[in-house]
Amino acid sequence: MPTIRSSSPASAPDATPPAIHAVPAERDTPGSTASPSPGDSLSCDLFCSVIDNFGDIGVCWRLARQLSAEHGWQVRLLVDDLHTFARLCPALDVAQARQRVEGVLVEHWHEPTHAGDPIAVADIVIEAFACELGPAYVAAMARRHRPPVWLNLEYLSAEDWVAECHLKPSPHARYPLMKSFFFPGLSPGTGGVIKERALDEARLAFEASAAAREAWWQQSTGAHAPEPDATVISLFAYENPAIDGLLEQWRDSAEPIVLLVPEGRISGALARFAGRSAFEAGAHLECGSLRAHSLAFRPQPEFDTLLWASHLNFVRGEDSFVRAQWARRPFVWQIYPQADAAHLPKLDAALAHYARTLPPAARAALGRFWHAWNETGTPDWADFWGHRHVLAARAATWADELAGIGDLAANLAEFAKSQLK
Ligand code: TRH
Repeated sequence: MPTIRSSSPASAPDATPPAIHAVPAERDTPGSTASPSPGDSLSCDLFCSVIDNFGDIGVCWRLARQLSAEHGWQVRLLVDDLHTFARLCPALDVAQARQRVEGVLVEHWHEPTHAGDPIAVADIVIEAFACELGPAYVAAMARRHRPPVWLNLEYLSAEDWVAECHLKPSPHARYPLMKSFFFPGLSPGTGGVIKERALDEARLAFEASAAAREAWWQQSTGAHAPEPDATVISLFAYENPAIDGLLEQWRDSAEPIVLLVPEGRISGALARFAGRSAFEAGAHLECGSLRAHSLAFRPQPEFDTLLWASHLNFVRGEDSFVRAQWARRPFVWQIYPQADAAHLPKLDAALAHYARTLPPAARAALGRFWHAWNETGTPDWADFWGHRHVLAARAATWADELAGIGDLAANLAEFAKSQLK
């Protein structure tokens, strides 16, 4: 069994973890006798250090809102990078050290300005992706009237060892504190993945309404929803050498291809393909059978609609990878690259789950396409998309299988409450 460690793809910044400011008294201050009675809502401090891109805060923001909205927890989300957060949540004021957004108390997690502030510690402390809490906060945890439930929320992996390590406790070297490792996963015995209660209902409503879809296309692209025989593809990716060959195949396709590209790290490839200096939000291109629209980065709650408007979704990292699975459409995953190709076993583990019930030819074609998209070589579009109907059917049954694990917030809440003394 591998040593328990964060599967963080990048080493966390070596800056001293920032300390925590005092917070409103509703939390349990160390030494106080206050402790929530059964009827009280639980308090939760969720810490997030943004390493890069959007996934760290993307996962934490979803989880914070869900624990607050669906479980009634008093959630404080402490983030060290409000600017990245604001891309997902435009309502956030990056100048405010503390603010309430959508029921969540958001605090800028940085060096203390007033040393010695009394530090209030919540009933449940979630350290996202092993972001490492400041020593002052950990000491305050140890002094708390009731030791908090301390969870390390790990990165998502579909590998088999995850279920063996899920919820394993780890005693603190110095204090009478126990940290439990909470592993998201795609199989029973893990923490599952995030899914809001109303997600399927919202998707079904969008799919059932031609008016809603037309309004989305007008608002997002300035164009009408495409013709019925067009294949709509969303492309949310890191830079990827395989894209050039794919764009050419889509240009030469026998059927119309409409590409929806959120402005970001892959946009340069579209600009290069179009012979332009940029492919910024609002830009469009037409070349042979390919039409492409560059979309503005949208608030996180609106990201799902992009996936629902498409027949095939190219996603990346962790959170969009999960959202594509709930969208019940075929998807292609560009995994967050790690040194020494450590990400490839994670890719194969996810493929093993997702492709398990596919007919051999479709399973092989899916594997070839995902590996070409994540390694070297050119993805063969016709080889892959020739299996579109089987892939579409699998996308639906996979989402049902995944839902059977239970959603991450509910699994986490159930465990946390079982640990409260
Ligand atoms: O941005 P990412 O590459 O984040 C990565 C991964 O999470 C990776 O696992 C992690 O180790 C690394 O960060 C540090 O991909 P991800 O996880 O899909 O997160 C993107 C978030 O951005 C997701 O919550 C969806 C959101 N999003 C929007 O809110 N609006 C948009 O317009 C788009 C395109 C994305």
